[in-house]
Amino acid sequence: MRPGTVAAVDLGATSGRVIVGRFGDGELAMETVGRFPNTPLRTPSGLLWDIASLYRGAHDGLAHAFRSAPEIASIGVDSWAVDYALLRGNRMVGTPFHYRDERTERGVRSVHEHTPFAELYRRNGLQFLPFNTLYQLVCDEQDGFLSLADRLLLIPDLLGWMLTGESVAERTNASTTGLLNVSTGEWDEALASRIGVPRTLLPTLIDPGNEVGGLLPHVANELGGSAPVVAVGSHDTASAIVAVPMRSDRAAYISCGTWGLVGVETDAPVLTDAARDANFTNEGGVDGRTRFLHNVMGLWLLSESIREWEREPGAATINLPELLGQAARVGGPVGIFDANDPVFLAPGDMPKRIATWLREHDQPVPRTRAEFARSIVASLADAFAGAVRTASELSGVPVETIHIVGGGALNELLCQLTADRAGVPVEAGPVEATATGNLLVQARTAGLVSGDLEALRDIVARGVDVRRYRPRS
Ligand code: LFR
Repeated sequence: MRPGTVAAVDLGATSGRVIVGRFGDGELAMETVGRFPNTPLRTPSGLLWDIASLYRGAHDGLAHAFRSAPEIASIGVDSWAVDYALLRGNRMVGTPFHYRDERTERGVRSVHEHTPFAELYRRNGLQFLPFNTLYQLVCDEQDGFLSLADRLLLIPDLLGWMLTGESVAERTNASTTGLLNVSTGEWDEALASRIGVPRTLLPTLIDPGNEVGGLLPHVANELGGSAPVVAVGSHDTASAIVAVPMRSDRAAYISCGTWGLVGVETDAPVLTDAARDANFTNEGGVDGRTRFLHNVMGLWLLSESIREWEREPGAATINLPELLGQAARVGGPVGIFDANDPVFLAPGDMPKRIATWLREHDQPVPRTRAEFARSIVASLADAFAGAVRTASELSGVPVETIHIVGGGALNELLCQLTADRAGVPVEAGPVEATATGNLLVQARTAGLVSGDLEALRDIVARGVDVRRYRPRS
């Protein structure tokens, strides 16, 4: 390891952060220099991302980063997947939609009319999610917006463009659009043209580790420093999987934040009928690996419930660790609901939707917030364990350890119940997996570290105190 510094911009569904990573003495030290909220906007147009405020947060965080570490060698940006901006020349056409906006239903219907899901799966290897980019694009096409645009940029690529003026499509994130061929890793031009997306809208693909470009002069001036933007696993889940401290290939991961991404890493896509029927996805990983996984609803169920309770008249702010402590002490059986059910996808009164689901399925309905929290965590653990089992069966990867990374690694009840339900030990950590993976890929490009993903994971494993949970009978 050579000493040096890189900076990560990591945009999550509820907040963004800028993190400086210092490499040296065989270790990575991370300093969070900027943290900003990500609050979607509900407007007459629909549910939108406040992209200007996200750029402001990233920008100010990077200015802080250069003050703290003028030697920064590069900048990498990651975010959630699938969402995008349309551009014409140097102008954005409208504001990017949030994937939880409900407009995509008609996009799904339109696409499946001419291209059945089985054919899509053969071509793009993706699980069905109603918000996959291709369904969103069909809505834009039908509403007359595609013809106004000359290219589309996924969210991290959009931030990269704001910083450098360069337009590219980073490949791990492009793999979530539905328009990337799962076997070739190139744009599926025939499919794009069939759904009305001109080939010219799709930017040149680049791989993690390649340079996007230098900062625009005015940006460098505003930030008080300069460093190239380097492509990382710009899909946050791709970066998170880089930082899973797997020491053996007999392991599964759960990248648990807003979503719980549950699966295994494989060398090649798994495109069997069984994988399709189980709704497992083959997303592109860093270094050409495949992220064979399934999206489980994740901590969204809990955060959206808390948002609802805090909206009640006179409600106080809810302390999450306290609530989880109470949930851990709930005795007796709690209702278990299907955490994969799409009824939980949209924002809105989550406790009510959970109660309705449980009632309709003859399950006990929670009466207190602690019981709700317990029911959510137990249902998540159930879905996680089920998805690990399925991932293992479908891929042939035997699972002896489950790694939980991301914010969910802090949730002791969730980690323990997942171990219990799976009958497999859980290792929890690191919490900041996404930013860690982002920093590691940049560090390799800058020559601070070297080697394959296993070498990078070794650095993580040496630096993180994982918590171990043994399955209880
Ligand atoms: C996690 C994530 C998932 C993706 C979902 C929507 O943050 O990126 O991988 O399916 O958000 O983009």
